[in-house]
Amino acid sequence: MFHKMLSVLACSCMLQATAMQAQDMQQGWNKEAVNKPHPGLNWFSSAKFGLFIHWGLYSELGGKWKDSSYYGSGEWIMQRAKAPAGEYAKVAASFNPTGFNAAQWAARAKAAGIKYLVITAKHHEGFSMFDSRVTDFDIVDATPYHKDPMKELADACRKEGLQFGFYYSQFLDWHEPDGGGNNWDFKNRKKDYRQYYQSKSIPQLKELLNNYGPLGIIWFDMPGGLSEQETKQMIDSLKAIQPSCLFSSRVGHGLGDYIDFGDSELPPTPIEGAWESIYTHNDSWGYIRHDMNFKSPAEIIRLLSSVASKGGNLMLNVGPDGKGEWPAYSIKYLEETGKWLQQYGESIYGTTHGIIPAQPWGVTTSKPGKVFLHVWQLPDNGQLRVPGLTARINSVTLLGTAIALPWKQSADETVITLPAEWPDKRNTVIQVEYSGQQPDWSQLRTQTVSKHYPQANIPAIWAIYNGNAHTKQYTFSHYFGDWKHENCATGMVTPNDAIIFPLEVQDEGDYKVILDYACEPASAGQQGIVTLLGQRLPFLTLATGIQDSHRPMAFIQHPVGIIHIQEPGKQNLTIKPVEGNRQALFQLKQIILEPVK
Ligand code: FHN
Repeated sequence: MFHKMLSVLACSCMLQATAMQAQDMQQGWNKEAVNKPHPGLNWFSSAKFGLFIHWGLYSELGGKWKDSSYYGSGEWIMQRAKAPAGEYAKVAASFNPTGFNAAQWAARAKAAGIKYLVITAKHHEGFSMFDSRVTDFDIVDATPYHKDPMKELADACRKEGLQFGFYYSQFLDWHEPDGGGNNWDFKNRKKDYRQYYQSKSIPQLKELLNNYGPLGIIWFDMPGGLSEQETKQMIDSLKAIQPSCLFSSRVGHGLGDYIDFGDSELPPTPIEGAWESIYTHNDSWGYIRHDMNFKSPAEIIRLLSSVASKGGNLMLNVGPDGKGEWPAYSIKYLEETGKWLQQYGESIYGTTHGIIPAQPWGVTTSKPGKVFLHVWQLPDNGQLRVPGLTARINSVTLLGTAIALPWKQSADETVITLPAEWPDKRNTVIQVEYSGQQPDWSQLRTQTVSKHYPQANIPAIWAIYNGNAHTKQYTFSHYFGDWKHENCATGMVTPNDAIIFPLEVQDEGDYKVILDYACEPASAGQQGIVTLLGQRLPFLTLATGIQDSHRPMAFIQHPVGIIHIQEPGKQNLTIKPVEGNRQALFQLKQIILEPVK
């Protein structure tokens, strides 16, 4: 598949983050999984939409420890404040989630169109949100609540027909002297991680698998401390209890049942097999009182569609507070998402990746004989061009209605006339039913440029790479836990290291060419050139900032000139360094072509 072709070019992550998190990421829990046949993959592969819930003592703290407030990853507050384990444990005495209502949580998830729910049984803080015999540092023994919310939630989810699973941080445990991660309290100690696994992690995982009915997933996170052989042994002992329960790839050593991408990571191209993208609704996983940056319903709907268009599941996180209440915007916007799914769910559930690459108007998902066009950017002439849709078309309708749309087909595209009234500007789905042969998106290499949209954003991953030019994934964060993953073109030093974007320019006219890149001061001032149809746009690279473990990458959208397209059709846009440069030009994220109005 095309993704495999691209991934040959892709290099390993360059990590820019706080030292601790960078180290954690390097452990390589991302993207490792074997994707062997597994009974749980049947439900997982068609589910498409999961709900992640981070809930623990950190939810009671809400981003505040003593007089200090923290932003991002509220569940890391103990580590960030370097709170002594004994003192942090006292939070349990005031953790009394009387507002928790399992039936209401499950019903909300169901109404949001969620198909599976995964909740933190134990996060890195070490506190068990279930009744555990292994420790007294759990919700039943250590809090005034004295009840096991996980029992009720597991039952409520099953009543609603949702798959239920537990997140379990198997290695990091800041409460335990031998658990991973806490070096501020238990310093100068030679930690015995195996002892930790034997005395807490593995017995607790067994409790979860034995006491909460059939589980859909154990969502392991941030592995460490065990060899591959030991991890295998742990997995075997757990699988024996519930063979149909899926294990996330973050169990480590490539031994998971499906792939989990990094936090807030969406792969640039479709991926075969079972996988999941993980995003949080606002900027933190665990509740932070002062974090109000919630994704709107439109953002959730488009994110869900984008993940599905690449073949994966979206698991979206909500962080309830210490009383067990969800943030009001999470309730409201998930409800909105659910309403959208009632109308358009057919284009999400049970689909595979789209057969047409992303277009200026949106993305596609597919089922045998059907392609769903997720349209969220309308062409200003009402004509929706679908390049590469050349199979014999049987019908074109607005999904969920009997409204047929006029269409015409040529040798290499289908053009659909959109109705004057557009039902949902966030994303209206058109269903196209076809028969016969339809080329897969991997053969549709060109990227569309048209004057009927505000701009065409073309990711660098779509270029053809020459010489030493290659793509590389850069991971960095602007604040704690805010992971960004950018696939950029780099390595362009000599004119041989050119990259070429195959374009399908649909309309004549003038287009502004904008390069979106990061460039360290040492690389600034080097010369490059954009060429298209004999037109040349020379440019000098601009400095965007130093990139190191303390500074996130900074990108600039640098307009380098205007090109004129006389004749619509297939065109190649080339970017190359000129002779004499000593460094790579830049890390190019995307090119933007903007019709001049
Ligand atoms: O460190 C955790 C983080 O707190 C959160 O639980 C996320 C969710 O995917 N997992 C880890 C980092 O990737």
